[in-house]
Amino acid sequence: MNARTVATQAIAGQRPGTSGLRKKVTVFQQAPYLENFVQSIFDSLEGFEGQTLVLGGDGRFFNDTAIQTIVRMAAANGFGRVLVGQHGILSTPAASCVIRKHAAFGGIVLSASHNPGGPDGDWGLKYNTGNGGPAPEKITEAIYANTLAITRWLTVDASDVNLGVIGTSLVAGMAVEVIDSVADHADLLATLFDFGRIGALLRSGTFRICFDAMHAVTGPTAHEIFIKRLGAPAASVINGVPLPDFGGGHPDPNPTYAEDLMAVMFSEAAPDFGAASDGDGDRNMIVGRRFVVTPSDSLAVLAANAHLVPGYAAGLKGVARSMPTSAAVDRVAAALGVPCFETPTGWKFFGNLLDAGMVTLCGEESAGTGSDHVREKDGVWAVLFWLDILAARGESVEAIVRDHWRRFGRNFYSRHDYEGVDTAAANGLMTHLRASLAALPGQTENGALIASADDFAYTDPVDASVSTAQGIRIGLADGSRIVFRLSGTGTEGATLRVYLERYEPDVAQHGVETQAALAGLIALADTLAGITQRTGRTQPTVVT
Ligand code: VG1
Ligand code: CO
Repeated sequence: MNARTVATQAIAGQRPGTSGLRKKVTVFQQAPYLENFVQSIFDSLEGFEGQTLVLGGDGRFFNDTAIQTIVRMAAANGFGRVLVGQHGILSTPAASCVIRKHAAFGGIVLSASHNPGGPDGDWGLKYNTGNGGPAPEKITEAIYANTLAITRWLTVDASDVNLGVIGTSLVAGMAVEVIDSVADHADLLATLFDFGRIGALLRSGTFRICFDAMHAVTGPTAHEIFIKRLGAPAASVINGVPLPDFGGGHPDPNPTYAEDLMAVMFSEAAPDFGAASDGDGDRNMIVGRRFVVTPSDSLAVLAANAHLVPGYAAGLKGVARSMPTSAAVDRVAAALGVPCFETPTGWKFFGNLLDAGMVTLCGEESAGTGSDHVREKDGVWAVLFWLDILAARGESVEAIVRDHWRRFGRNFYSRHDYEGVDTAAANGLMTHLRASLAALPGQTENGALIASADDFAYTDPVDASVSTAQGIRIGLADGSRIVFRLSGTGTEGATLRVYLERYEPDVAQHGVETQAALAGLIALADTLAGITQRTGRTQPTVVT
């Protein structure tokens, strides 16, 4: 192998966010933007000589070009083998699964997840470690430091690998294995759920599903599992072919962007169960007939019903949720007598808890749920979990959720996103909030007594690492909460996220419309943060 050294200069702004580095495609296309970042990843790692790297992504525009670049750089840097998904496709949970199953040193996932793709869209990549999970902050910060000090990157002169054909070839002496994109992941999922019971339900003719792959990475997974292995009718999967621009859509599974699924599930002839997943297949949206399940409720329902599912019948070791996620799952954990951990936003914070065997299920309000089967959130896993519960209980999605509320009470919950806000205005809003924290407890605003106010800091219970400034929390005397944070995944201006939560034990109140139930908190959020005054926005861009 003859590595070639290419001189380069540091590029500002390559700090990984909540989930890797995300920028416009046009930014990554300007060499050496990608090369600098990938070399900075390799330079932050030790001991990968001769080891395996897993490589794949969500099929978005520019992935094919980037894969060839990264393969050559991996060879030049001394990796012994690269496993690439066929056509460059590996969903985020599949990549996690492949890293673990094949004992790889780590992996690179090419995706900007739920952000739109195409020549004018977004692109991104993240590094996952040998446990299959996103690199912890210690590594992402080391990568960032390297991007500021970089002087060269390494490559080899070799022709492109044919990503269309499964098999092994050599790139400057390094083995490149093109592998089936879904087989390992599908095999793993088959060990967790009762495929016999789910298959019987899907073939019964009396129970119909609609899975919307949003022209993103879960199309092939959904075909393999729902149609091929479980025998559901072919029409059960819509938008199932991955497209480089996701068909012009926004592959974010929520009621605003999953329009096709919402139209089906709210129609007269709606199927019994609907679901969608995002660009890279780690998020999930669950919909019953004319009934949307919030991600926070979904996590709580999965935890409360896990004993019905073979892979989890032995019981949960514990659960974890990101701080802004509703406390619905906390009530389930208390009833089960297992610990519940509250982490900062981003799946990288669950890794230590999962590795240490302290938790079995994890979830985020942003439509991410997963378990210790991999080290990422897993969209199709969540769908199978729901289907297994539905098969076991024989009730509708809505009936199961309403029964859950009856038992545990309802955590009314909503997230308001203000996208593309002026960065200075968003930073000013957060600075103002931070400055007001000390004085807020004990004050009454809009008739609500504020009990607590802080900026969330997290000490990892396994390695004691500390993460500060993870979101402003305002707690009211009645137990309600408002959380403010700025997104770490956007690529344009700033995105302000406002998370609103109110607990309602009274069953008679559970039918109230969510935004109406939270109206007082929504007004209070504006009073406290000055959203309208500072951002000029009177309405959020997206309400979930
Ligand atoms: C968002 C979500 C967060 C999620 C992250 C990555 O981050 O809020 O819960 O882990 O996206 O998800 P932020 O910083 O924009 O709020 V994905 O599906 O983009 O890998
Ligand atoms: Co995602």
